[in-house]
Amino acid sequence: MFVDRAVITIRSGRGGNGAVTFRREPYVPEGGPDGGDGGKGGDIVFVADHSLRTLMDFRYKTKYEAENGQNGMHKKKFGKAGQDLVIRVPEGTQVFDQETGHLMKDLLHDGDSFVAAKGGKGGKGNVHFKSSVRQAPNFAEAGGEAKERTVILELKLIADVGLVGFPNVGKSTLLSVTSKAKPKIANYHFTTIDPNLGVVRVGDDSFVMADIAGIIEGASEGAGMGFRFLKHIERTKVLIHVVDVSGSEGRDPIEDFDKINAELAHYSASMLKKPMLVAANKIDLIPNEDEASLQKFIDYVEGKGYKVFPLSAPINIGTEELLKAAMEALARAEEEPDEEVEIFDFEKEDNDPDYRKIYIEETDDAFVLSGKQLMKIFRSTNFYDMGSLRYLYKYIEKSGVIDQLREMGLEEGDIIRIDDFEFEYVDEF
Ligand SMILES: Nc1nc2c(ncn2[C@@H]2O[C@H](COP(=O)(O)OP(=O)(O)OP(=O)(O)O)[C@@H](O)[C@H]2O)c(=O)[nH]1
Ligand SMILES: [Mg+2]
Repeated sequence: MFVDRAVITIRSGRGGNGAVTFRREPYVPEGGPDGGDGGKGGDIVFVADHSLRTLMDFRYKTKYEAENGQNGMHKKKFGKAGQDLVIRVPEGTQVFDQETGHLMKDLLHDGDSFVAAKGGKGGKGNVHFKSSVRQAPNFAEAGGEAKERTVILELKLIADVGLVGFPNVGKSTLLSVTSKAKPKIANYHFTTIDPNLGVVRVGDDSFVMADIAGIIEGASEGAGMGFRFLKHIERTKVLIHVVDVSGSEGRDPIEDFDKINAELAHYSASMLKKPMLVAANKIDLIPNEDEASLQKFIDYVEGKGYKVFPLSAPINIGTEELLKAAMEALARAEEEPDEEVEIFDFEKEDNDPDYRKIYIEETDDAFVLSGKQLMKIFRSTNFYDMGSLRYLYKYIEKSGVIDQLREMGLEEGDIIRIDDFEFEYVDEF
């Protein structure tokens, strides 16, 4: 799990003091008390904001204070209330109290808000303390204390931009020079095993970039480590396809580009629908006499409608333009609604109460699933197409039957059978 984290101190406003004043009017020798109330101190309020993606800003500013309330004044005038301080955080931010470790609030959706530190109450002025025996109260209430606390903000990161490409082309290098992430970089294949995430700042904006293991031919069918990793970039909105254009490993960049795209397409049709920028990396290694080859690559790729950014990642050449373009592509992609998984039209069968039911039978060697809707989806599944197969898996997962199976003792490696199709259960698909 990748988490963006920030620790900040917040302080609400102190309440204003009540005033101790007396009426002074000509011809009224003994004016009564007229001290007004102090104003309430400002609250610290957190609000979830859809337009924010990371907690980057909180690394630069770590202290937040709301305004104090004003003191009360004579002639029963109230002090002004202090302004609340509204702190905007990305959707999905959790706020913890550092001292106790308690979760104060989960700010899941745009507009969710809560008061993390309440402003002090305004003190009452002496006008309130007059009584039959106390005609001239020479005291008033003090304003309520400010509340100060240290809070931890945590955000589970979802990558916005995914890096794809063959092993050793410089994906991790690109992440390392554009964010604070410190992925392992080395001159061999599959240096990266677990995905790395980094927060990339572009001007006032930022996005999260994911670096995954290199993809090789057949990845979408399980070769190398591809399959497990493609899942991580499936949810990203923009892809950066990194190609080693120097051909330093003896491969042809154009072929590399096509092969990776073929793997992505094979994994799922939605992959190639994402906006893709092409990073032509390692230009510093192109021999002088070979410069035409870079142009050939650019012409080829741009001919297919992709923009190419020549790059030398370790020395940060070309990265700025690439990141700006990624930020722009991301902003455009966010305007479009998320693509939903295809929904089947089940309305006709809705009259049949058993239609959606999935039945489980436990045999000696497998758990056997059956059911009308399940069979309909099963029969329309193309087992040679990852997208189609995944739809079936998602359907099964969503039906809740996996939980039921687990309760029945399903473990990793057990066989689940539907009709004549068997699959081995793995915890994380
Ligand atoms: N000369 C040169 N070397 C580079 C460039 N970019 C990356 N490298 C080197 O290429 C090697 C591989 O870089 P990585 O960033 O680890 O590549 P990767 O794509 O993350 O590799 P995997 O994690 O194995 O898939 C390292 O030795 C880098 O120093 C570049 O633009 N020019
Ligand atoms: Mg790597």
